[in-house]
Amino acid sequence: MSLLEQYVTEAYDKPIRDCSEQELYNVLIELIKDQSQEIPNNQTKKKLYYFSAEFLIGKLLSNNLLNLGIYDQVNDELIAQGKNLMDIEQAEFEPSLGNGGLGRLAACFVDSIASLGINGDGIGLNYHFGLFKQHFVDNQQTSLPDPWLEGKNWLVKSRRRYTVPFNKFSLESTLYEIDVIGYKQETKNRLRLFDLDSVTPDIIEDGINFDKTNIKENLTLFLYPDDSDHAGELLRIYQQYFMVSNGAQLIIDEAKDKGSNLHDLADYAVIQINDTHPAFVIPEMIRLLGLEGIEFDEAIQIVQSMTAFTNHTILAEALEKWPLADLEEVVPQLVPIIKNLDARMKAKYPKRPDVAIIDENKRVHMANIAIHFGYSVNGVAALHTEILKKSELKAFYEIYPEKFNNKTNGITFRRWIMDANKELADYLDQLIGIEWRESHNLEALLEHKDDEAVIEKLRAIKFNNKVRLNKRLKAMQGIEFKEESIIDVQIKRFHEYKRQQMLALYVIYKYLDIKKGHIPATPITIIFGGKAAPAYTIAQDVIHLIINLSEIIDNDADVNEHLKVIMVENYNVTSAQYLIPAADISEQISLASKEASGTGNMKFMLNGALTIGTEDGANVEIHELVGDENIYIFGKDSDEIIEIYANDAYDASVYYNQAEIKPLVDFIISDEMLAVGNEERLNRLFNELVSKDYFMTLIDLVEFIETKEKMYADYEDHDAWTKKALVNIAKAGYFSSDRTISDYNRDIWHLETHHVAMDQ
Ligand code: GL2
Repeated sequence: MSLLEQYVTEAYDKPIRDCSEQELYNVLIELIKDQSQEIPNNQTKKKLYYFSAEFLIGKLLSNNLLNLGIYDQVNDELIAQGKNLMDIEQAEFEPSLGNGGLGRLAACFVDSIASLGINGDGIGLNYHFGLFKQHFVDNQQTSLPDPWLEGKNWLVKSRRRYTVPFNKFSLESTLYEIDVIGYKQETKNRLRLFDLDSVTPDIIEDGINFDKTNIKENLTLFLYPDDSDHAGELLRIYQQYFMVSNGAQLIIDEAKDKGSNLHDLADYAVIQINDTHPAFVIPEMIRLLGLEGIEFDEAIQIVQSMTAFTNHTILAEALEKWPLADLEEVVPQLVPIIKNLDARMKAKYPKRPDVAIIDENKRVHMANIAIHFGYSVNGVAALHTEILKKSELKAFYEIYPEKFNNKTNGITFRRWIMDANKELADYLDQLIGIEWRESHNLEALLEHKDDEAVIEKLRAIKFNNKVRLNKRLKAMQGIEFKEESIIDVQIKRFHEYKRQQMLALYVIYKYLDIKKGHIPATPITIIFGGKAAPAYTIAQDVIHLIINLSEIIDNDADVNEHLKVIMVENYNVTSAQYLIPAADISEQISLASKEASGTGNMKFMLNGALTIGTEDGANVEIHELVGDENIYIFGKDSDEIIEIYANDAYDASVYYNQAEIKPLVDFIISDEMLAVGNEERLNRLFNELVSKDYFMTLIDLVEFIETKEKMYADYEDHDAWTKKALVNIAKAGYFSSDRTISDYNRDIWHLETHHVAMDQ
């Protein structure tokens, strides 16, 4: 009897073929958990603690089977019994423990850290309802709780509990752990998510609203609760402190268990702070070391020598600044420490208010704590790090040039090709051998660039992935597209800087153009997916516009044979795994200088989509790798945009009044649109675009339309197009997160590895 049969018999006393998908899921999760229990935790002396508010891990069933090295064996056995893993995985709820790229990056990183045999755990919170579940009503986004904890999940309750002191009460935490099994590794790591037993869904009123003051019952309900009012702001601080205090206590305990006297803590632990949310770990660790009898000056030194910081954005909104008064209210024990750190920096840099920790409005700058009192600061793509050094963090770069370094983001190939695009992965095995599965080097594919059979096969795989996507969209939303169409995709959080509204204006252009009788040679399917923050009104207006467009086009017999627009509901990691392998075109059209890196861009490239993009974030590096002829670059570059901002030189109305642009923007408030849409939302969006347009949608619009037209025309030469796709796949190796993590380890963490570092 196979292992799977044994588990199935024990649980349900019937053969595999008679089990439901749900039953097989229940069995497989137990089987995998038991297998991973057998794998010892990585026990090397020094350990990385990756602190992050988000870990957007996606479903784990396939990924864990893959990393355990038993995927094929289990899948073959299931197929022989008339079952398959893809259907079974439908039973798994996807944890929505993240918002976007930052959270997904953290998930790719924990996978790569484990797969390189590096000792490193993720530290975060166990949000019961994640970010939120997006649901469309009346062509608008609504937000619902996302109950991912229902049913069997991967969490294992630990015996560790800590007490976290707040001003008016203390809270005792519960720790849940998810094993992170590295790819064919002998040891494993863990994702460690702190929680509170007293948190309850009972306090949720409607949608995702709840009593924000009831901390004991709400602390880990949602990721990023609305912080537009005072109670919400305080709740964010409660969450952040709860995460870091637990994490810091855990670090101290684990180091002591290994024999640390805490004076040597930096020999046992290194902390990576993922964006500013966990930056309170610095004063908290200093405080805890004080309680352990370590002098203040020494505690600062210890913490400084073991803490590194990653910046993920230049948008001011994400560089957190908490009012000191809020900290007094929530965590008064941190206030004297933060004031002391601030006083030291003011004494050292008396003429530099721009590097102060506490500003003249008594706000605490979280990034500034992390930069002064950490030993490394990194950006997430070459251009982003340069912008940090030249402008956003210039003052700090002048003081601490040695702390700054770049770590271009990456993606785990285990999930983003081996799992998401099995047919392509298997074909690559045949073509170039299986070494790429460990090295992630796909350059050997270039030798096949002129091989017609290869080009044809790549196109066939793309088509099969379109069919797979179509089935899913039909099942999820009752939507179908033409499988022979060109698939053009923009999937990411909704934000004005990402300029989904620019692609929506292109849709309007195309719609009007088809109405004029210009029929595209190949039908076009444009797919959007992503959530807008519930407090971000304009981003929701853009979603509304897109859904309206899709309705107008679907109902227009002149156009619907040639153009389709789809807005994917509740876009998440699982839907990305269907969308990306099916895409021909990857939309990476942010306003230059604003997208720190992007990681979707890398996933599309790896799966053979061609990028249309601005010279922004990691697009710059993709461009360098594939060359001008294999990418479609348009628009103003970051230097030009930064200059325009500096001179306040953008005037939306000037662009709006151009003959090519005006009809497109006017369509937003046309009778046709108002007949299906909400007047208030559409008017607001229209006014925003013509009078403010802070993220300069219109500045690149004409060039964007021209570039898209060129791209669609180029698509008609299928062989030439697929050759370009091949080059993209072949050059994607650089964007493996194993390379990124090797770089972090080489330059920042200096931990033992059980894997030969990749040479790139
Ligand atoms: C982000 C950046 O916007 C994105 O460009 C980057 O790829 C990721 C990961 O480094 O980080 N910053 C941020 O706050 N979010 C991101 O996705 N949410």
